[in-house]
Amino acid sequence: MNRNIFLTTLLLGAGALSTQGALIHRYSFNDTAGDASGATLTDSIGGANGIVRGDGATFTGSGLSLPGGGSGTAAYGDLPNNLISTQTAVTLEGWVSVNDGGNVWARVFDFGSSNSAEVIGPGGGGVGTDYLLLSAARGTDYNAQRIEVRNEDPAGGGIATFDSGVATTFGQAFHFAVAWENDGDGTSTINYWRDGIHLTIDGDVGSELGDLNDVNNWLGRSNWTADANLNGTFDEFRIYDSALSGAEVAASLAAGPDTVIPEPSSVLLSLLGLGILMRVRRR
Ligand SMILES: [Ca+2]
Ligand SMILES: [Ca+2]
Ligand SMILES: [Ca+2]
Ligand SMILES: [Ca+2]
Repeated sequence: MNRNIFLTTLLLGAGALSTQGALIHRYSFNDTAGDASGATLTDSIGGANGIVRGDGATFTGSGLSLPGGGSGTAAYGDLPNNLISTQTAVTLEGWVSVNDGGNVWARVFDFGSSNSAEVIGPGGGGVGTDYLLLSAARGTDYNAQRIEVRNEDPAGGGIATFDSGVATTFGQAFHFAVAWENDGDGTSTINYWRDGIHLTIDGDVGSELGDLNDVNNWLGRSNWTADANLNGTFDEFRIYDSALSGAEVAASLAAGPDTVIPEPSSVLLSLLGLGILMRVRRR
């Protein structure tokens, strides 16, 4: 191929692919092992640091371990407000292990509001009003899970529920990816994978990301105050500004929690740099 055509093709390719989504928040929890009470949860990409609230959390050296227990006292991860309502598409991805059962309706994550309000610290809240949640259990059944979008802050926006049933082995990490994409007509679409298995396929939601009052963006805690907190360990949690495809989820799962796959545009830009270098060297 003529080198100029080659370079033009690369530029056009990079331009086209740059519209694909980016990883915008990354929490790896690789802090020194020990007490994590009150600790900062560092966002190494977006600077949207969170904080550990409540009692009993520890860092393992590679993860954040939460003890489980009632939401009035137990530890959870509190991420900043408005992380996903400001987007038109997101994927929430991570690796987590459930360490023990018993905690009724424990959440992997729950982004929304409780009694239509922000809750800071353990306790308070009440009814989950707006939210996107992924539960680790349905009730106390850890071989059953739920994704739910509720848009009742303000009231009247409706609810969408997507149940799945995957056997959970306590202490063994699993991978999750929940992709939520606005359809552009006030509704949206949800896809969900656990360990690469596509469990929710183009689920219909009657609201969109901008409808979400995401002021309680929690790891391991529910916007329903009566639900218990998760007894589990987060190795990694990520937010992308796009709905990942099945292929992208599979690639990320294969790369693992410690490795971020380069975006296509940056790969192409590297190739472009190589192309220019080759061109210069041939002179
Ligand atoms: Ca709402
Ligand atoms: Ca739709
Ligand atoms: Ca908040
Ligand atoms: Ca980690």
